[in-house]
Amino acid sequence: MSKSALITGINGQDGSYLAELLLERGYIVYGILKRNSVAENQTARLDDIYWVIKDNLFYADMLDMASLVGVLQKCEPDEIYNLAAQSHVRISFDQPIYTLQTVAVGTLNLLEAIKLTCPKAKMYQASSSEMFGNSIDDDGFQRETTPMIPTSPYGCAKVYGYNIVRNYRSSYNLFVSNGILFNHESPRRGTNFVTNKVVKTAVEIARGMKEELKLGNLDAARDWGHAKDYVKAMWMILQHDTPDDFVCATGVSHTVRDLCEYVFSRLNMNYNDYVGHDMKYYRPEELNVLKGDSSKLKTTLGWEKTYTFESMLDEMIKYWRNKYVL
Ligand code: NAP
Ligand code: F7E
Repeated sequence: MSKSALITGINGQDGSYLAELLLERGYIVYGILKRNSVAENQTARLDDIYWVIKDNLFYADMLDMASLVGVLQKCEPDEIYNLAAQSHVRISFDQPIYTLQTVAVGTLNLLEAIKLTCPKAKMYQASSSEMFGNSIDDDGFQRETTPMIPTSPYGCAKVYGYNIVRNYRSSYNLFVSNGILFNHESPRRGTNFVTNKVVKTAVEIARGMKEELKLGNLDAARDWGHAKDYVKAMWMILQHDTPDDFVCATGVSHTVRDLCEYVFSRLNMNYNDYVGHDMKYYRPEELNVLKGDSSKLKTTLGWEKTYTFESMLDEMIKYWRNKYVL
């Protein structure tokens, strides 16, 4: 019999890739959508699979536990992937309470709904490297044992989600696991995250559609992987025989300046001629460096990345060049 999975945040970057991966593996895939006033564009990232899953999409909201209970009762899923969140770190400073509600209270709502309706289901929690903040082990990496000292309302809320998952695992014997994922990108990344903002704007400048790119902290360093590799890790984490917590990262870190240098040079431009500063893109407290150690995920579950920083950016550049063919 086919396995079934429910994805919260199915129309987000990761939700859409995960839905495709699970369908390829023979799953029946269900998803929740939060109600927006304009429905048309909401499922754009699901275009390739929309005809397969359209009847399995339900309106629900992480803030409305009754809606989560209702969906779980309808689907009775074997696996649940909790990807829904207000996921933008800079915006979490502008909307701290809403961020806390979706990320922290939303996760608790889902755990309670699972405990009440389907305690045998397995749940994956989308935890984040943002939970570490500026805490770094002596060898320069962050891993499962690194202390968590978050530097944003988003990071603080994700620490709550991470801990409440561990607490429900111990208290109620639920199969609930955390994936602590470092930054991961793709052509489906929101264009207000730095990778897709840089790639999209650089292609627009190359096409003569824009003249400059305004950014915040160019010295911040991130460990950037590809979302397709990371949704595979999510699935692997739930196939493990016991619930556990795993870091997923490439182990290679680049600065935002490196990112600009690479993208502009691929388009035969020098980033120094086009990139300017705007303080509005800085965060009140900066997280300077992220670099993850995925040894546990690799040795326990056999996960490996298939994209490099460069091949991921090349795919994103190609996507935007094709979109802007003049
Ligand atoms: P994303 O593209 O921003 O997607 C977030 C999803 O959550 C969207 O489908 C969004 O729906 C939905 N959502 C937001 N608020 C909701 C609510 N109150 N109720 C129900 N759904 C709601 O994020 P992503 O990049 O795919 O990331 C997936 C998850 O992994 C998130 O939890 C994120 O925090 C976490 N994470 C991401 C990264 C990364 O680098 N991408 C790294 C670590 C952890 P609408 O689009 O309709 O608003
Ligand atoms: O910023 C710097 C910014 O917004 C990356 C989310 O998926 O990953 C993501 O959070 C870096 C930061 O991602 C701009 O200061 C410079 O240092 O792309 P970002 P993020 O904040 O790292 C974590 C792991 C998550 O869990 C989150 O959900 O780039 N930066 N100039 C800029 N960032 C943005 N957005 N825009 C700029 O103009």
